[in-house]
This record gives sequence, structure tokens and C-alpha cells, in this order.
Amino acid sequence: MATYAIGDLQGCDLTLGRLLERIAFDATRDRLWLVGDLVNRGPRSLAVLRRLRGLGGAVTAVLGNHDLHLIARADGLARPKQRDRLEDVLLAPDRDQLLCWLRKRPLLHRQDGYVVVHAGLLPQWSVERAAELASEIEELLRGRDRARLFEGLAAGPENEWSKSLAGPKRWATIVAALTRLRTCTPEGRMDLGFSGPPDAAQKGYLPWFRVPDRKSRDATVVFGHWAALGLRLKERYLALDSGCVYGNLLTALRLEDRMLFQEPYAD
Ligand SMILES: [Mn+2]
Repeated sequence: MATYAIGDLQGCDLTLGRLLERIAFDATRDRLWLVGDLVNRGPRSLAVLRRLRGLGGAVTAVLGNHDLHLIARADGLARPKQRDRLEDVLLAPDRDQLLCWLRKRPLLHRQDGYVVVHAGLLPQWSVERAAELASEIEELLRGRDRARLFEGLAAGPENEWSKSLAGPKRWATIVAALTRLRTCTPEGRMDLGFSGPPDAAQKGYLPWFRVPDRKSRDATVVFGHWAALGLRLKERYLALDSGCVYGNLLTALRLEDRMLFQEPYAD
């Protein structure tokens, strides 16, 4: 049995297929942990969703910003973005089953001393606290009231978390941190407009995982979302977005022995 953590797929199903062949993935024996952004921008989002749903319990996938955008688009609750490439999913005969599967994915997964999340954790959040907040969103996504969630996401988050936030602002701020965070101040104020390399961060801001004494430091956080950061494998964090959809590599990390497997983008 092996556990493979895999970076942002973004519709790169051909690359994923080759990577799974390379690691001789066996769904009856092995596990896949995916850091989210399964879909969009790349060529084959529909094939990615069908493949992952078909792998059943062997797959653990947390939701990324693009996955949430797809769910909102399918409900007619978000406008198309310029570089969206979601039509194959939206027009598929099995779209309802695939979207139902997607809406049931978590925003945070905890297991064996690891935390899997798409983007990051605010420094003031313990793993326990982040998991509670993630589950607030997961419940909304699965419920009948998810239109209110997406209206909140469209209205936008606060840059700063406060436990006194309530309703749509609260939900949007939780989702922004878990699925879009890259840099923040040591106090946890987010710079959500920044997507550059870490050394180009605004003055006073630093990568969230480098905030001294962040409350989640006892766990090893597995995440993606930050292609300009690239692959970084450290004791307390594993950054796995190696930019496949931009023509670079898709990465799988075998957690048991930290063996790395990579496959170049295939169209
Ligand atoms: Mn992302």
C-alpha cells in the first residue's frame, strides 16, 4: 500500500494517466491524495472527473478555487471567466453525477499527521480549528442552500479573518484562505491579489507556511495552488503545484518514502 500526493491537475488527464501508469497505481491497494484544482484551464476536465470518480474510495481530493468555480458555473451562480475551459463538463450527459461527486469533496483532509488543503492555512488557525471552519463550508455545499454560499463568494472575502464574521462574509473569508492563500502578514492579513514568486511578496507579507509560530506547525501541510512557488518539499510542508497546466510537470510524491515521480505535460 502506498499513498501518492498529487499536485494541481487542472484538466490534464493525459498527463495524469501517464503518471498513474508510471507509479503502477492500483486502486485496490494504493491511495491518491489530490490537492485540488482538478479542473479548468487545461484540456480534459471531464476526463479527470470521470477518472477520479471511477477510482472510488482510493481517491481523496480537496476542493480548489477552480473546482468551486465549476460548481458555481453549473448552478448558474458564477459568470464565465476569460480563461475558463469547462464546457466539456457543463455539456456532458453525466454532468449531474460528476458535480454531485465534486460537491461532496472536502476542503480539508487530515490523516496520519498530514493536512491536505488546496492553498493554505491562516497562521492563527490550528489544524483543529481549520477543520471545523472547512466543515462549515462542506455542509453548505452539500445542502440545498448552496446558492447563498456562492452569492457570498461572489461578493468577496475580508482580507483578515475574524471569528466574529458571520454569514456570507465569513464563508467567503474561510474559502479564500483555504483555496487562495499564498502570502499574509504574521498576523494573518491576506494578500489575495498576489500570485508571484515568494521573493516578490509585498513588504510585510510572507508565504503563509513561513509565518513563525503558525498554529498548524505540528502537522505536515500538503498543498498546491502556487505554481510560481513550485515544488517545495520540507519537513512541515509539501508544496506540489509544479505547473503542469502551464506546460511543466505533474508531480506525485509517495508519502511513505518521499519518492518523487513526475510527468511532463501532455496535450
Ligand atoms: Mn488554485
